[in-house]
Amino acid sequence: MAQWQEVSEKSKLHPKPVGLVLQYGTAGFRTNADHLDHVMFRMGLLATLRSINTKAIIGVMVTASHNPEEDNGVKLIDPMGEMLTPAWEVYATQLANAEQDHLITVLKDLAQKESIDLTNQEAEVFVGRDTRSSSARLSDAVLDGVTALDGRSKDYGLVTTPQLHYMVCCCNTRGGYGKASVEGYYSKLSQAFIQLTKSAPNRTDDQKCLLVDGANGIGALKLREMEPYLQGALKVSLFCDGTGGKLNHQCGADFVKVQQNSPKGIVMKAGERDDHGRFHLLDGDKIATLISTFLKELLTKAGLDLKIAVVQTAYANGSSTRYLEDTMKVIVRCAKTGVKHLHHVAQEFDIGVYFEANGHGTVLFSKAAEGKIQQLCDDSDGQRQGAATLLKNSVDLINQTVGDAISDMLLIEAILAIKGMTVQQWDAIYTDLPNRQLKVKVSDRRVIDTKDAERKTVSPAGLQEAIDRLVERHQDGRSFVRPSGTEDVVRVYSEAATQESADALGHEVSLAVYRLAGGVGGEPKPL
Ligand code: 16G
Repeated sequence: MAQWQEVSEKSKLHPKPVGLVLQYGTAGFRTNADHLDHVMFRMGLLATLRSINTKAIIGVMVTASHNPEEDNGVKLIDPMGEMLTPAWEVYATQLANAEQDHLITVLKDLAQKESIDLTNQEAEVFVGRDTRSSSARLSDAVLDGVTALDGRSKDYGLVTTPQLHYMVCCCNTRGGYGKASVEGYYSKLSQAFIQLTKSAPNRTDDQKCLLVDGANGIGALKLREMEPYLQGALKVSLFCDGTGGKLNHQCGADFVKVQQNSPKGIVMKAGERDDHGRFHLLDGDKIATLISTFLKELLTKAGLDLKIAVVQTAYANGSSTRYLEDTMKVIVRCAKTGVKHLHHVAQEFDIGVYFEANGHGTVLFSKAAEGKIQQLCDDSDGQRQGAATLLKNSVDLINQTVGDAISDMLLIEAILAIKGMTVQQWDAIYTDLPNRQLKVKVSDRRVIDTKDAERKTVSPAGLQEAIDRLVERHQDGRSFVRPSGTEDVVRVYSEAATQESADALGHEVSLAVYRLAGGVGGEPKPL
């Protein structure tokens, strides 16, 4: 077919370095930007095939999120704004790794397996990119791939990843989810935020101010663009806004989490939010607790019988799980690490609040739940209607397609304002159990196999029994191990009643991994 000829010709302009092998991992392909041109072209091809296959618009986002500036990456977005389905992740890996003269064979195989007929088929792909210096040329390579298969494309240019997810969902729902433009996104979220905070009339000017770390990236740019839409309901002081510093360098979510310190450049004054000027990290578990408590209270006030659940991973602090189950009486589920796993579990409930401890997450509402909330807003009056309206505005403020830092930030601000709660009071809802995360190098981390949402190991033989014995010796002890999906290490997590105990347990379990799972280098040393 003429198209294959065209693809073959164009692919020569995006040659694959011989022997390079990459994998579509938890968050797409990610590596040094110099090695990605062929991957981008091929993901343009793949997105076009996926668009024909689903008869819907598919998104391609060029970004390496929190990685250093030198890296880049690419993720595909499925029709409803969710992440690419796992079966197609396998195709993505095959396509990225096909040597130059094999490319057409791999493409034809894929088309045959998925019964994709290229004749007279419409395809449309949305493309977006972050502010990395390599992103413009790499997104051009994606567009080249789409054109090679006669697909149509729309280049959204500089957008955040969640914004592109939103655009894809808006278009495929024919506007049902909102207007597919950045203005549409800003208006939808801002209006919802303004409506929500109207029910907190006592909000002081001080409470309207927020210092935000833009990590010198796309988020900074977009938040600045969004500010006028908020009409003074939130006053943002933007730090690391990209005018001086380097992307993710001494700032950004990873830096803050690993260093347990504020980003460089933000000067924290005592009383601004923390009485003592100390740094506190309110993590994904605290966020999930705040949001689920708020929504549950509103459901009760609205008299709505909807099933709400919180989805966590094994990394969730034991105190948060206990608080949610015992005090809040909400259903808690555990999923494997990686937001797409949590997303799928959350879809099983009327309202699924899902967050990883590292802060990735969002809230999902079933169509039925949204319908019932809307109906109450229209029909009832008084207190029930008030609660339903707050629920409706929350639905509009939340980006349900994917975890979205801007949307999450606004929701948290709105909840704190409505509940009249300080950050300190939020932090004090429960106290984290002391914990430790360690890494162990082994010759092949795939020898570790897990079950029960990564909370137990099934191989190598004897490892789980060893962990069980060690955990028993520590009060409130808990520990699990899993192979990392992004680094060549085995991760060890431990928690216990005291920091000494958590550290000791972490070390003991690391030794068990080292001995039973083929550790390399020196034995792990006590902390
Ligand atoms: C990726 C995932 C994140 C997960 C992390 C685990 C996405 C968008 N990101 O960053 O959810 O927590 O990997 O890394 O899915 P690990 O497997 O190395 O522990």
